[in-house]
Amino acid sequence: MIKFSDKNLSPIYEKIRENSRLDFEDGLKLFRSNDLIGLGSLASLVREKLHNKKVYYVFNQHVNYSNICLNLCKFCAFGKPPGDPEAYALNIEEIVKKLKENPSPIQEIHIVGGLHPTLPYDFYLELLKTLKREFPQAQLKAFTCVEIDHLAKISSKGIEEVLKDLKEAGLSCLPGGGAEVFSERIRKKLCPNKITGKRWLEIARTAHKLGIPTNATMLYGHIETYEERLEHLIALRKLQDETGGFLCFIPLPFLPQKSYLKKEVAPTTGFEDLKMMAVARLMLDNIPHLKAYWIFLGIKLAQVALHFGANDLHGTVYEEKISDFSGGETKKALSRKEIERIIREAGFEPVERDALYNPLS
Ligand code: V47
Repeated sequence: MIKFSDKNLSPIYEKIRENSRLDFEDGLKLFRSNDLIGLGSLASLVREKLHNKKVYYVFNQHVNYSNICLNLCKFCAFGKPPGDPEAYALNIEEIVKKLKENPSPIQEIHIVGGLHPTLPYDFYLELLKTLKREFPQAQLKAFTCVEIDHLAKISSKGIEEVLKDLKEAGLSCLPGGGAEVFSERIRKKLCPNKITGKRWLEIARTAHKLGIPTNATMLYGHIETYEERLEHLIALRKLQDETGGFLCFIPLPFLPQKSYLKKEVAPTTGFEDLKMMAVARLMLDNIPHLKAYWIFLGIKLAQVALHFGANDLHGTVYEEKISDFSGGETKKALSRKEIERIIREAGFEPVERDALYNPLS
């Protein structure tokens, strides 16, 4: 029995016990509740049913191949216009060299970049082929749905053909970025040049149908409403009912410090981050994994988030540029020993996984 200080949570508890799906109105009650412990208890019930005491992580490294970007979204401090003093683009040799600096064999290479105006289509295929050759044990989690759309444009191919080419070159799955908030209102204000939410979902659907699993994110804590967050979550849940192709959902707290929005938007609070995590676990009843992305949340809050529905701590990570450019202050690498300690001290059991959530022995 859970004792709630917010009585609105009791009927939701009954629904969860009966395995009934929560609707939009339930979601609003959850977001409007300040009974954080109640929310965490509900999310933990669901989390336990799905994963028991297991918390996953992967030995991984990020590659942000270029920050030059055509979209220049208002929330993003990573993307730079061509010619900007901070703009960079790594060539394949430099990327391989960086990855080889990591002393241990990498299980997952997480590859994300800006929409570069002149890099040719072949660069992306060659990059995957080379990494697969140089790091045969690694799985390549590469290119968000937004980059896939860009590759379709520069190659004059359809998204299905692009995804097939990438798969043949060594792609395992897609990271979840670029989803932001699907609302047209938000996209018009914050990222008018970015693909629509509808297009993002169409690309994810196509990937799933080709047997390429993907992740999904939501960028929260800027100008969006609770209603818009819920519409986003419910759109993901609907697509998951259709395809089953989402592996993991990652709520990304907006880091305003270096963005155009720094004067208008304050960073999220720990309270809101934990509430967001719990609501995501409760609404997304069909997406198996929920990630506490410690690079954005900070290590301490990510650990606490394990008691608010999260069952995945992402990975060890070795260099990550989006947070660097955005003013994130969390250090950029954890050892296996450190990540396992964080998990164990929170009362869970660490499971090292591959990019597709298969446990490694
Ligand atoms: O789509 C950009 C976000 C995303 C900021 O799939 C910002 O496992 C906060 O895709 N503050 C890219 N967020 C990151 C991404 C990702 C991250 C972790 C795990 C996975 C996964 C994928 O970063 C973008 C955008 O929503 N972003 N700027 C900012 N200032």
